[in-house]
Amino acid sequence: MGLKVYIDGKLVEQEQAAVSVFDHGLLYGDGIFEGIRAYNGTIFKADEHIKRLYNSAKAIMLRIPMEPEEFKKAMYDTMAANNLSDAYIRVVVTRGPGDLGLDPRKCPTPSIIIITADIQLYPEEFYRKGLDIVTVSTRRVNSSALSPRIKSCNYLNNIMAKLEGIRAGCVEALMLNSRGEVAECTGDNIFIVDGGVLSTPPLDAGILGGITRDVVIKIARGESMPVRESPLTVYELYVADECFLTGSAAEIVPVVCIDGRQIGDGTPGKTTLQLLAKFRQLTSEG
Ligand code: PXG
Repeated sequence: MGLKVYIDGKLVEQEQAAVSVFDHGLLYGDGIFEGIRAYNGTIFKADEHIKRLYNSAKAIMLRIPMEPEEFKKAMYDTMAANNLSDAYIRVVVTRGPGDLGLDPRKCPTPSIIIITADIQLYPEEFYRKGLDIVTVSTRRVNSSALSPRIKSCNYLNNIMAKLEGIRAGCVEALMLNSRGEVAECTGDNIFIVDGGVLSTPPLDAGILGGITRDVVIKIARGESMPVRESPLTVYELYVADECFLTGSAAEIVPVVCIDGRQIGDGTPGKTTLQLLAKFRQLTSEG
């Protein structure tokens, strides 16, 4: 039996899980999504992901026809239908089918999709050796055009940056904002450790409010480590003692080279590895 996918209130075989070609999620990228992890049968930071999903929906004036608690239950039901306890959960809510024009009023019923899959863990080598990343020329979309706080299905900005990163032989690419400050990577937030201080760009640098980012900030504060959310330049990254990325898929992944500049001694940083250990402790506790 194949994978079962939740779509519009039903669990169906993946071959039957389809949306209309008139769905505005497909026609215009008019929709929102979440990428979530479950560890040992527990959805990690479920309430935080649901909150961000509903906030994204509110920002694009899309009413999700389900209560947040029902949504959470649907995620657990989908995991159970696939016998998964460790999973990657992709939630997508689109504007739904309409006509060929942009008008969202023509789309009365959102499409709700929950896909649960075996997690494709990042190769162990990424954690052992650390990543080599590059700054790309594609700037993070300006907040006044489309807030990066909205996790929208319109990810071409990130994909354009990813393409540049891939051409440079890197698995992640660093994007600056329109002011030239460090924003974030294509699917991960970025941190540095310098002189014992943990720094990461603030939300108003025009970034996604990453849930892993929040967890890492909390862990560090709990360890009495100074944390700064303040604008960063690429120069500050180049000369930092340590650098790492955070995301639901990546968890905490060390960065050892940026634009050809070795970070620290070129191996994963001590604080980075300590934060990763604490993070893994949290995920295993559920
Ligand atoms: N920034 C961006 C632009 C993201 O898309 C993050 C930061 C990290 O946020 P969380 O809440 O996960 O800590 C993301 C989210 C994937 C995948 O399958 C990952 C994301 C988006 C889309 C796909 O690896 N990352």
